[in-house]
Amino acid sequence: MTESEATRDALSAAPSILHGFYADPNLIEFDGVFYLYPTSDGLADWAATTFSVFSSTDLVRWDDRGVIFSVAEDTTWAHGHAWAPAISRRGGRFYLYFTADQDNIGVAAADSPLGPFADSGRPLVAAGQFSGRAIDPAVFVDDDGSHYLLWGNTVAHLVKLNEDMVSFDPEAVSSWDLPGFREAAWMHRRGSTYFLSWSQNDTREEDYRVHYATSSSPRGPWADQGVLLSKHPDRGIYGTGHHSILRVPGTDDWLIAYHRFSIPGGDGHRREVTIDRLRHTADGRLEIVEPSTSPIHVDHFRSTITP
Ligand code: FUB
Repeated sequence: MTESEATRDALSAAPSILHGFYADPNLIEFDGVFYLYPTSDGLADWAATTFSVFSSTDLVRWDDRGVIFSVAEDTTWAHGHAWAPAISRRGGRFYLYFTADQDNIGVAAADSPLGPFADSGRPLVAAGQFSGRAIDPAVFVDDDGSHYLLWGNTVAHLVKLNEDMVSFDPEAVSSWDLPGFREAAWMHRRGSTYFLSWSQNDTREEDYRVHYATSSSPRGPWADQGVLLSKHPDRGIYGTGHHSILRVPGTDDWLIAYHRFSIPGGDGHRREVTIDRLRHTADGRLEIVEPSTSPIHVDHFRSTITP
Protein backbone atom coordinates (compact mmCIF):
# COMPACT_ATOMS: atom_id res chain seq x y z
CA MET A 1 0.00 0.00 0.00
CA THR A 2 1.38 3.43 -0.88
CA GLU A 3 1.54 6.23 1.66
CA SER A 4 -1.27 8.15 -0.05
CA GLU A 5 -3.49 5.04 -0.15
CA ALA A 6 -2.87 4.50 3.55
CA THR A 7 -3.74 8.11 4.29
CA ARG A 8 -6.91 7.85 2.21
CA ASP A 9 -7.98 4.65 3.94
CA ALA A 10 -7.27 6.12 7.35
CA LEU A 11 -9.32 9.19 6.55
CA SER A 12 -12.25 7.27 5.08
CA ALA A 13 -12.31 5.27 8.30
CA ALA A 14 -12.34 8.47 10.38
CA PRO A 15 -15.24 8.38 12.80
CA SER A 16 -18.30 10.47 12.22
CA ILE A 17 -19.65 10.08 15.72
CA LEU A 18 -23.23 10.93 14.74
CA HIS A 19 -23.13 8.81 11.56
CA GLY A 20 -24.41 11.47 9.21
CA PHE A 21 -24.27 15.12 8.27
CA TYR A 22 -24.61 17.38 11.31
CA ALA A 23 -23.11 20.72 12.36
CA ASP A 24 -23.09 23.42 15.05
CA PRO A 25 -22.95 20.95 17.98
CA ASN A 26 -23.94 21.97 21.51
CA LEU A 27 -22.30 19.38 23.76
CA ILE A 28 -23.66 19.18 27.30
CA GLU A 29 -24.04 16.78 30.23
CA PHE A 30 -27.15 16.22 32.33
CA ASP A 31 -27.26 13.71 35.18
CA GLY A 32 -24.35 11.59 33.95
CA VAL A 33 -25.41 11.48 30.31
CA PHE A 34 -23.77 13.46 27.50
CA TYR A 35 -26.00 15.06 24.88
CA LEU A 36 -25.30 16.60 21.50
CA TYR A 37 -27.76 19.07 19.99
CA PRO A 38 -26.67 19.74 16.39
CA THR A 39 -28.01 21.30 13.20
CA SER A 40 -29.13 18.65 10.71
CA ASP A 41 -26.98 19.08 7.62
CA GLY A 42 -26.62 17.68 4.11
CA LEU A 43 -29.23 19.97 2.54
CA ALA A 44 -28.56 22.84 0.14
CA ASP A 45 -28.89 26.25 1.78
CA TRP A 46 -28.89 24.57 5.23
CA ALA A 47 -32.63 24.02 4.78
CA ALA A 48 -33.38 21.65 7.69
CA THR A 49 -36.62 22.31 9.57
CA THR A 50 -36.16 20.00 12.60
CA PHE A 51 -33.71 19.35 15.42
CA SER A 52 -32.70 15.92 16.71
CA VAL A 53 -30.78 15.09 19.88
CA PHE A 54 -28.16 12.41 20.49
CA SER A 55 -27.10 10.90 23.82
CA SER A 56 -24.05 8.98 25.02
CA THR A 57 -22.49 7.71 28.22
CA ASP A 58 -19.00 7.17 26.77
CA LEU A 59 -18.66 9.97 24.15
CA VAL A 60 -18.04 7.34 21.45
CA ARG A 61 -21.38 5.60 20.90
CA TRP A 62 -24.10 8.18 20.30
CA ASP A 63 -27.76 7.15 20.15
CA ASP A 64 -30.14 9.12 17.97
CA ARG A 65 -33.01 10.02 20.34
CA GLY A 66 -35.12 11.43 17.54
CA VAL A 67 -36.66 14.74 16.55
CA ILE A 68 -37.25 17.04 19.52
CA PHE A 69 -38.52 20.16 17.79
CA SER A 70 -39.76 21.27 14.39
CA VAL A 71 -39.44 24.93 13.50
CA ALA A 72 -42.03 24.43 10.75
CA GLU A 73 -44.61 22.52 12.82
CA ASP A 74 -43.99 23.61 16.42
CA THR A 75 -43.84 27.40 15.94
CA THR A 76 -46.47 29.75 14.57
CA TRP A 77 -43.96 32.38 13.51
CA ALA A 78 -41.21 30.57 11.56
CA HIS A 79 -40.94 28.13 8.70
CA GLY A 80 -37.49 26.62 8.51
CA HIS A 81 -33.73 27.04 8.39
CA ALA A 82 -33.48 25.38 11.77
CA TRP A 83 -29.90 26.13 12.78
CA ALA A 84 -27.56 26.08 15.73
CA PRO A 85 -29.55 24.76 18.70
CA ALA A 86 -28.41 25.58 22.24
CA ILE A 87 -29.61 23.93 25.42
CA SER A 88 -29.67 24.86 29.10
CA ARG A 89 -31.38 23.70 32.30
CA ARG A 90 -32.85 25.89 34.99
CA GLY A 91 -35.14 24.87 37.83
CA GLY A 92 -35.77 21.41 36.43
CA ARG A 93 -36.84 22.76 33.02
CA PHE A 94 -34.87 22.48 29.80
CA TYR A 95 -34.68 25.38 27.35
CA LEU A 96 -33.85 24.96 23.67
CA TYR A 97 -32.68 28.10 21.87
CA PHE A 98 -32.59 27.95 18.10
CA THR A 99 -32.15 29.95 14.91
CA ALA A 100 -35.16 30.09 12.60
CA ASP A 101 -35.68 31.54 9.12
CA GLN A 102 -31.99 32.54 8.94
CA ASP A 103 -32.46 35.63 11.13
CA ASN A 104 -34.48 35.05 14.31
CA ILE A 105 -33.81 33.29 17.58
CA GLY A 106 -36.55 31.38 19.34
CA VAL A 107 -36.80 29.39 22.57
CA ALA A 108 -38.82 26.32 23.50
CA ALA A 109 -39.12 24.52 26.86
CA ALA A 110 -39.49 20.93 28.03
CA ASP A 111 -39.38 18.80 31.18
CA SER A 112 -36.75 16.49 29.66
CA PRO A 113 -33.58 17.05 27.59
CA LEU A 114 -35.24 14.75 25.05
CA GLY A 115 -38.28 17.00 24.72
CA PRO A 116 -40.91 17.39 23.49
CA PHE A 117 -40.15 21.11 23.46
CA ALA A 118 -42.96 23.67 23.42
CA ASP A 119 -42.27 26.97 21.70
CA SER A 120 -42.58 30.26 23.62
CA GLY A 121 -44.77 31.61 20.83
CA ARG A 122 -42.57 34.40 19.53
CA PRO A 123 -38.98 35.19 18.60
CA LEU A 124 -36.75 35.82 21.60
CA VAL A 125 -34.47 37.89 19.35
CA ALA A 126 -36.21 39.17 16.24
CA ALA A 127 -34.61 40.03 12.91
CA GLY A 128 -33.41 43.63 12.95
CA GLN A 129 -33.74 44.08 16.71
CA PHE A 130 -29.96 44.28 17.17
CA SER A 131 -27.08 44.82 14.75
CA GLY A 132 -26.02 41.89 12.57
CA ARG A 133 -28.12 38.78 12.05
CA ALA A 134 -29.96 37.06 14.90
CA ILE A 135 -28.40 33.60 14.60
CA ASP A 136 -26.33 31.10 16.58
CA PRO A 137 -27.60 31.26 20.17
CA ALA A 138 -25.45 29.86 22.99
CA VAL A 139 -25.99 29.84 26.75
CA PHE A 140 -23.31 30.55 29.34
CA VAL A 141 -24.05 29.72 32.99
CA ASP A 142 -21.82 31.68 35.36
CA ASP A 143 -20.67 30.38 38.75
CA ASP A 144 -23.35 32.48 40.49
CA GLY A 145 -26.08 30.72 38.49
CA SER A 146 -26.73 33.61 36.10
CA HIS A 147 -27.67 32.45 32.61
CA TYR A 148 -26.44 34.53 29.70
CA LEU A 149 -27.53 34.31 26.08
CA LEU A 150 -24.93 34.91 23.38
CA TRP A 151 -25.69 35.22 19.70
CA GLY A 152 -24.81 37.08 16.53
CA ASN A 153 -23.33 37.23 13.07
CA THR A 154 -20.72 39.93 12.30
CA VAL A 155 -21.53 41.49 15.72
CA ALA A 156 -21.51 39.42 18.93
CA HIS A 157 -24.13 40.06 21.61
CA LEU A 158 -24.55 38.95 25.22
CA VAL A 159 -27.37 39.50 27.70
CA LYS A 160 -28.39 38.02 31.03
CA LEU A 161 -31.58 36.00 30.69
CA ASN A 162 -34.42 36.65 33.09
CA GLU A 163 -35.29 33.82 35.47
CA ASP A 164 -38.08 32.72 33.12
CA MET A 165 -35.34 31.97 30.54
CA VAL A 166 -37.59 33.24 27.75
CA SER A 167 -37.05 37.00 28.13
CA PHE A 168 -34.35 39.59 28.82
CA ASP A 169 -33.89 43.31 29.21
CA PRO A 170 -33.01 44.67 25.74
CA GLU A 171 -31.34 47.66 27.38
CA ALA A 172 -28.84 45.31 29.07
CA VAL A 173 -27.35 43.82 25.89
CA SER A 174 -23.56 44.04 25.48
CA SER A 175 -22.37 44.07 21.86
CA TRP A 176 -18.82 43.52 20.62
CA ASP A 177 -16.91 43.94 17.41
CA LEU A 178 -14.40 41.10 17.84
CA PRO A 179 -11.43 40.27 15.57
CA GLY A 180 -12.79 38.54 12.46
CA PHE A 181 -16.02 37.69 14.26
CA ARG A 182 -18.39 35.86 11.96
CA GLU A 183 -20.70 33.82 14.21
CA ALA A 184 -21.00 31.06 16.83
CA ALA A 185 -19.95 32.93 19.98
CA TRP A 186 -19.31 30.67 22.98
CA MET A 187 -18.35 31.55 26.55
CA HIS A 188 -16.86 29.44 29.31
CA ARG A 189 -15.17 30.23 32.60
CA ARG A 190 -12.27 28.60 34.41
CA GLY A 191 -11.41 30.13 37.76
CA SER A 192 -11.54 33.90 37.44
CA THR A 193 -10.95 33.92 33.66
CA TYR A 194 -13.76 34.20 31.12
CA PHE A 195 -13.05 32.78 27.67
CA LEU A 196 -15.00 34.03 24.66
CA SER A 197 -14.52 32.01 21.48
CA TRP A 198 -16.09 32.35 18.04
CA SER A 199 -15.92 31.31 14.40
CA GLN A 200 -14.12 33.28 11.72
CA ASN A 201 -14.64 33.10 7.94
CA ASP A 202 -17.50 31.31 6.15
CA THR A 203 -18.59 27.81 7.06
CA ARG A 204 -18.17 26.88 3.35
CA GLU A 205 -14.48 27.80 3.50
CA GLU A 206 -11.66 25.45 4.40
CA ASP A 207 -10.39 28.20 6.71
CA TYR A 208 -13.54 28.37 8.82
CA ARG A 209 -11.92 28.30 12.27
CA VAL A 210 -12.21 29.21 15.94
CA HIS A 211 -10.56 32.25 17.57
CA TYR A 212 -10.68 33.32 21.22
CA ALA A 213 -10.17 36.09 23.73
CA THR A 214 -10.06 36.38 27.53
CA SER A 215 -11.39 38.72 30.18
CA SER A 216 -11.96 38.99 33.91
CA SER A 217 -15.65 39.74 33.28
CA PRO A 218 -18.36 38.20 31.07
CA ARG A 219 -18.94 41.69 29.70
CA GLY A 220 -15.30 42.19 28.62
CA PRO A 221 -13.19 44.04 27.64
CA TRP A 222 -11.62 41.19 25.68
CA ALA A 223 -7.91 40.48 25.20
CA ASP A 224 -7.38 38.80 21.83
CA GLN A 225 -5.60 35.44 22.19
CA GLY A 226 -5.52 34.29 18.55
CA VAL A 227 -6.60 31.12 16.78
CA LEU A 228 -7.81 28.21 18.90
CA LEU A 229 -8.72 25.62 16.25
CA SER A 230 -8.17 25.47 12.51
CA LYS A 231 -7.85 23.05 9.59
CA HIS A 232 -5.29 20.23 9.50
CA PRO A 233 -4.68 19.49 5.79
CA ASP A 234 -2.27 16.63 6.52
CA ARG A 235 -5.17 14.82 8.17
CA GLY A 236 -7.76 15.91 5.59
CA ILE A 237 -9.49 18.10 8.19
CA TYR A 238 -11.08 21.34 6.93
CA GLY A 239 -13.73 23.85 7.94
CA THR A 240 -13.30 23.40 11.71
CA GLY A 241 -15.74 25.67 13.52
CA HIS A 242 -19.02 26.41 15.26
CA HIS A 243 -17.97 24.77 18.49
CA SER A 244 -19.12 24.33 22.07
CA ILE A 245 -17.01 23.70 25.17
CA LEU A 246 -17.82 21.43 28.10
CA ARG A 247 -16.06 20.78 31.38
CA VAL A 248 -16.38 17.07 32.13
CA PRO A 249 -18.32 17.09 35.39
CA GLY A 250 -16.20 16.44 38.48
CA THR A 251 -12.94 16.98 36.61
CA ASP A 252 -10.77 19.77 35.28
CA ASP A 253 -10.87 18.08 31.86
CA TRP A 254 -12.48 19.99 29.03
CA LEU A 255 -13.90 19.02 25.66
CA ILE A 256 -14.52 21.01 22.51
CA ALA A 257 -17.20 19.79 20.10
CA TYR A 258 -17.20 21.31 16.63
CA HIS A 259 -18.00 20.52 13.04
CA ARG A 260 -15.70 20.02 10.08
CA PHE A 261 -16.18 19.12 6.44
CA SER A 262 -17.25 15.48 6.40
CA ILE A 263 -14.39 13.03 5.82
CA PRO A 264 -14.18 12.09 3.05
CA GLY A 265 -15.82 14.36 0.49
CA GLY A 266 -17.55 16.93 2.69
CA ASP A 267 -18.03 20.64 2.23
CA GLY A 268 -19.89 23.54 3.84
CA HIS A 269 -23.25 21.80 3.54
CA ARG A 270 -22.02 18.29 4.30
CA ARG A 271 -20.45 18.67 7.70
CA GLU A 272 -19.89 16.26 10.57
CA VAL A 273 -19.53 16.62 14.32
CA THR A 274 -16.42 15.67 16.25
CA ILE A 275 -15.02 16.13 19.77
CA ASP A 276 -11.46 16.86 20.90
CA ARG A 277 -9.65 17.77 24.11
CA LEU A 278 -9.38 21.40 25.16
CA ARG A 279 -6.46 22.23 27.42
CA HIS A 280 -5.94 25.31 29.58
CA THR A 281 -2.46 26.61 30.26
CA ALA A 282 -1.04 27.66 33.60
CA ASP A 283 -0.95 31.30 32.48
CA GLY A 284 -4.71 31.45 31.85
CA ARG A 285 -4.83 30.79 28.13
CA LEU A 286 -5.76 27.81 25.93
CA GLU A 287 -3.51 25.45 24.03
CA ILE A 288 -4.22 25.42 20.31
CA VAL A 289 -6.54 22.46 19.72
CA GLU A 290 -5.06 19.55 17.81
CA PRO A 291 -7.85 18.39 15.46
CA SER A 292 -7.97 14.63 15.52
CA THR A 293 -9.58 11.82 13.59
CA SER A 294 -9.57 9.50 16.61
CA PRO A 295 -12.64 9.22 18.85
CA ILE A 296 -12.30 10.40 22.42
CA HIS A 297 -13.63 8.05 25.12
CA VAL A 298 -14.90 9.13 28.52
CA ASP A 299 -12.49 6.64 30.12
CA HIS A 300 -9.74 9.12 29.22
CA PHE A 301 -11.13 11.26 32.04
CA ARG A 302 -12.39 8.80 34.63
CA SER A 303 -9.06 8.63 36.45
CA THR A 304 -9.18 12.39 37.03
CA ILE A 305 -12.71 12.54 38.41
CA THR A 306 -12.65 13.77 41.98
CA PRO A 307 -15.24 12.51 44.45
O1 FUB B 1 -25.56 25.50 10.13
C1 FUB B 1 -26.06 26.72 9.61
C2 FUB B 1 -25.10 27.87 9.86
O2 FUB B 1 -23.81 27.53 9.37
C3 FUB B 1 -24.86 28.24 11.30
O3 FUB B 1 -25.88 29.06 11.82
C4 FUB B 1 -23.54 28.91 11.22
O4 FUB B 1 -22.91 29.07 12.45
C5 FUB B 1 -22.80 28.01 10.28
O5 FUB B 1 -22.26 26.91 10.95
